Amino acid sequence: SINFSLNEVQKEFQELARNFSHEVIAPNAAHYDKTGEFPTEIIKKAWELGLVNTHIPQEYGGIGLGVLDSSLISEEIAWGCTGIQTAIEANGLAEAPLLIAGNKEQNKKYLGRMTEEPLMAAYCVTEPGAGSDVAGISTRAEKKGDKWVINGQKMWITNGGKANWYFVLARTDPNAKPGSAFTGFIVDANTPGITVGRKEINMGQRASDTRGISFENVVVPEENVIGTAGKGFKIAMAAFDITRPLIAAAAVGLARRALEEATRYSLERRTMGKPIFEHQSIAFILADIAIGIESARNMRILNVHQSNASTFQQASWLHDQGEKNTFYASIAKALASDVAVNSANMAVQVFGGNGFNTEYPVEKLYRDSKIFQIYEGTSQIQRLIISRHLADNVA
Ligand code: CO8
Ligand code: FAD
Repeated sequence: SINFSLNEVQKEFQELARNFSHEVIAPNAAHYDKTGEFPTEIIKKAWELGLVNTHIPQEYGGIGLGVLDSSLISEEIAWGCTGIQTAIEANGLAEAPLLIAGNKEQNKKYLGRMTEEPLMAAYCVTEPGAGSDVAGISTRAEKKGDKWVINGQKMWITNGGKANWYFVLARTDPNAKPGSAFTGFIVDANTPGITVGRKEINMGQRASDTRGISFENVVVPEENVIGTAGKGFKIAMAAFDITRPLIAAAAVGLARRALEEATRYSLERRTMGKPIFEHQSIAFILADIAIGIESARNMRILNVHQSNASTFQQASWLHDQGEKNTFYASIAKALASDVAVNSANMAVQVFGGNGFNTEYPVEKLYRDSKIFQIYEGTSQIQRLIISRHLADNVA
């Protein structure tokens, strides 16, 4: 039998996150967007409620939620502001390599401290010269005695200027193939040799802190190697199996906000003697947005095990069952990010001239939505992963 309902704990977290998003995030979102200030106070409150670092297991002081549980929170937080959601979720991304391959001492030290204080962490893979092509990164780490020395530059690092520690991917074997050429390290942010660049001014999600970071002869102890030296590429990829469904959930949260704003406005705004909602071309725009949201979130109901269509909830669920979900995570991420961009675009259309103005909420949604098709693997890279899976599975 298949049970489609959320359990009591999931419902509680969903409601907690929804209330927090309505009462605290949404009313302040425009301020952080305009000023580009980091939302420290909001993240601190979210942390106090247990809405940050949700995957950390109980043995390290966390609440140990699964991907599906966390996806419910991501959708709600993103409804309020995806800039703030990205800052929060980037912690989860930085922590994911430790959840996958960290040993007890590392997890106690680095995950444990995230539960003791409202700290930030960051995931440093992308470089000025390589984003989609992770195997093309040029940061290197060389073994010297019982230490490693890291040299290189990272770019577009979310939480870059706020992190207490970084996950850093570096090449450790110049000749090996990707699966054995890279190593993942935990690097304390106060290690000498690290220089954090300026806060980048991005099109949207401006509350989020994105920076370049350079590493010059940064010395890291052997005990900070995550898993086995040489296995970093796979660890970095496996982290996306956890976070891509959550990005998809956040994209759905943004689309839902766009739909709610556009529906309310269309019932109030009148042209040619009636609310614009009563012009069928406007009502059908809203229907199309709803189709996108529901397919990105709820198609799991049709087929949990053998799916042709996928969603963030299914991708999350599979991960929680211990099954490989890479294919579904990419489908969920690609679908939901397109839904977010299209929904925000259409919401601006429904608002007419007001939609183009910062006094109304939808222009921010439109600017914020675009990054979903770029970060955590572009829409093209998701399609590359999906299509390779198809080729690999030809009988
Ligand atoms: N799990 C485990 N192992 C894997 C996985 C996986 N999911 N994927 C690949 N591997 C293994 C392969 O099996 C292979 O192993 P082997 O060598 O033993 O056969 C090895 O890794 C190499 O794999 P590929 O041959 O597939 O490697 P390619 O070089 O062809 O490239 C991709 C693979 C898919 C193109 C990869 O480079 C990729 O995913 N690129 C996109 C990068 C990306 O997504 N970057 C995002 C950076 S983080 C970010 O944007 C953060 C956003 C802000 C935070 C928001 C909150 C979360
Ligand atoms: P490129 O890889 O140069 O791609 C350029 C274009 O070519 C894209 O359209 C791409 O889809 C296409 N393309 C590239 N290769 C192929 C291919 N093989 N087939 C078809 N099309 C292809 N990275 C981190 O490590 N940590 C972070 O916290 C982080 N946060 C980010 C936050 C923001 C706001 C931004 C903008 C980026 C962030 N990134 C982060 C980096 C992000 O993941 C990369 O920008 C993204 O993966 C794309 O890489 P790129 O910018 O180098 O583009």
